[in-house]
Formats: sequence, structure tokens, C-alpha cells
Amino acid sequence: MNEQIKKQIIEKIEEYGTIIISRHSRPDGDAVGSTLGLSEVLRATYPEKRVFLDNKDRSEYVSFLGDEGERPTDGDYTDALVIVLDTGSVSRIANDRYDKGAYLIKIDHHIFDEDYGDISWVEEERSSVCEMIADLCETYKDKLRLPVHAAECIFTGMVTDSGRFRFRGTTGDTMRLAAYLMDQGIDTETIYAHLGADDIETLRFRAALISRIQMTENGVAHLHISSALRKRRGISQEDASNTVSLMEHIKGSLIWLAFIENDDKSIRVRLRSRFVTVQELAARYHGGGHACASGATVYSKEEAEALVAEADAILGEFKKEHPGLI
Ligand SMILES: [Mn+2]
Repeated sequence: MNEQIKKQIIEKIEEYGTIIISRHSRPDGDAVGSTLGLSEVLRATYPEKRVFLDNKDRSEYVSFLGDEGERPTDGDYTDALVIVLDTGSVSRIANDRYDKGAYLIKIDHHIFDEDYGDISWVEEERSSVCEMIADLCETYKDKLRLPVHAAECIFTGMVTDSGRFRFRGTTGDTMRLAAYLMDQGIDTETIYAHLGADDIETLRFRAALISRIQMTENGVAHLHISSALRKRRGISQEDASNTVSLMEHIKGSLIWLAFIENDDKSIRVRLRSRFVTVQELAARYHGGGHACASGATVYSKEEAEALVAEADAILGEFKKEHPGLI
């Protein structure tokens, strides 16, 4: 069935002279890598077509992949094919004009949230949308050109969304498609150097935060970062959010939560877990995502405490049913 959808997508790409590619806001490596990578594939394959990226925000984290170039005008949307990548619901699309084109395609791997687009290619079990783009390139390798830099963008998204090929969604297909990208001659050493490099302020901030990690009775680790603290330390919202990874290797702590206060006082929550699912919990707090990696938003300290208490209850139950997990 997906072979049929991929074929339809290629047909639509061939049909339109202007193609505009968007992703979710607050982009991660997968959102940036897939959009940049696909745009370079299409430009290389169809030099006569006009290919744009159109997104209202940027990410510092994967800025080494390059910038998105000139945004299209309103007029460019007439008769354009719009492709939205890595975005489960329209409210998360980083482009208010996403529905102004002539045809809309959704390509995504998030747990199904909202149907949009004239064609929708969604594979929830994929480790990244970049993996799906790699699959599209591999399936149509006789048709689509894959420049080395495009392969590097796509590989970067596969690496980041799969937690360096570690998360549950990583399959044999993931590795075969990563190998296909590596066969194009990509420079993985430089990619990993960029992804691993932190500035010293961020490292010191992390050290301070580790001492602030709190644990619930059943082993939920949680960390709270106020906007005042973030500003005092000169840390971006993005770097603050990434501190959720500080808690990922605590023994017995199968759920960990970072609460990052936004400038408007709402609190962004990043939920992570191993073995146990946190997606439904996130959905109860204005969020969603993947089984073991979700996002949510709370609007008060009380609501944050309620979320922690719920996570603790979930983990308590889970540990009763699954003793011995670390
Ligand atoms: Mn993704």
C-alpha cells in the first residue's frame, strides 16, 4: 500500500513546477534534515522546477546543515505543490500558508493525530521522517538524484530522531537505509562532531542542573527550569529543552520529565521514557508525540505537579507488572 502512495507522491512531484516544503515549528534534526534533504534532492533531479522551503522559525542545533534560502511569495503558492514533513497536526506546521497551494502532501511518522493533505503518507513505526525520505530516494533511485549534502541532511535526521540508532523504532530497515546514505560518500565524522559539540556555558549549566533533578517515590525523574534561571544563565529555550537528556540513564527511572518555563509563563514539558508509554499522559496535558518521547504544555505549577503525580502513578503500576526492568 505504501508503495502505491510513494508512486503517487513522485507523480505529483513530477506534475508541479513549484514545490514548497514545510515542517513543524521548533524544528529538530529530523524536521530540518528531511526538509533540507528533500529540497536538495528535488532541485538536483528537476533543475527546471522551483523548490522553496517555507518555515517561520529556525533551529540553532542543526544550523550546520545550511539555511533554508529565500521564502516563496504569496504568488508562488498559486499552482504549487506543498509538502509538509514530520508534522502530525496542522497547528504544529511552521507555515501559516501551508494550505494556500494547489495540492498538499503530508509525510509523517508521528502517532496519528490529525488527517490533512490530499495525500497522506504516515508510517508510525518509522524511526524518523528522514528514514521515509531515504526510503523514497532508495525506491526511486533510478529517478531521483541524491547529492552528498542531501544525504548528509537526511542521515542527520535519522541519527537525531533515533537517538543515534538506539531508540525502539530503529529497525533493520533503518540501518539499511542509513547504509544507503553512507554509500553516497557522506562525512559522518563531521556530522557527529557537530551533533556532539556543546559550548562550555551549556556544559556548566548542565552540571548545575544535574544537582536539581528530583525523584518521585516510584522513580520518575523531573527537572524544572524557570525562564528567570534560563535568562540568568544565558541559555536558549532549545538548550534548556535538551537538558531532558540529562536524566535518561538513571537506574530505575523509566520516566523522566523536563519542565521548561516559556517567556509567557506557560511551561513546556518534555516527556521521555523507556519500556513504559508516556504518549497518553502527554495527550492529557495538551500534547502528544511518540510512545517514549512526547511533549506537552502546562499552565501552572499545580498542573505541573499533577502531571508528575500521574507519571509517578503510571510508573508505580508499570513496575508492579514488569518487575526487574532497569
Ligand atoms: Mn521526526
